[in-house]
Amino acid sequence: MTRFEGDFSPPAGRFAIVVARFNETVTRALLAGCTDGFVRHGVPEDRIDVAWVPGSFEIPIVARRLAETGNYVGIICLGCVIRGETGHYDHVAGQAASGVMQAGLNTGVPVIFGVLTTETVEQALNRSGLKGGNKGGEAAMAAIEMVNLLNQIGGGVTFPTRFV
Ligand code: INI
Repeated sequence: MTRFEGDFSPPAGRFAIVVARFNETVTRALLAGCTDGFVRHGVPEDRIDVAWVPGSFEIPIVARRLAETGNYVGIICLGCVIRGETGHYDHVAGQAASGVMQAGLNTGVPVIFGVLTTETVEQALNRSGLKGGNKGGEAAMAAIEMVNLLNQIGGGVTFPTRFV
């Protein structure tokens, strides 16, 4: 039996983080946690690019475009959608999730969903560096694991990555 499982060793190649400016206090904390997670696992900051978008709804198109460049082995999407603060929570959160999934499936590049979807501001703060840890750091770990897993399985991505 062959067992495929990605580890947390630093893979070759560049990563891109797409981060939404909406609820910026939270998303900046997610970005800091994500970057810290990469650096502490051996991926230096000079191999990480960051693209800012207005809100979580805009994340998928930028994630897809970045994946299509072929410059990245993994893309991390960071945002924060708070139900109490928006009437169109379900649309923004749902479309962000489905768009991020599509960006990964359409390109073959792992695209990680690090968008917080919470009921309250307090929950969002807790998950971006307070009691609930930092989901940005978890997203970095998921990205590293997925890159290593897909490298083990082999095969190609739709847009071949260049290890620069
Ligand atoms: N975008 C978010 O990332 N989080 C939110 O909670 C949010 N709210 O509250 O509406 C939000 N809206 C903006 C949206 O993502 C788009 O930027 C906007 O609709 C323009 O397309």
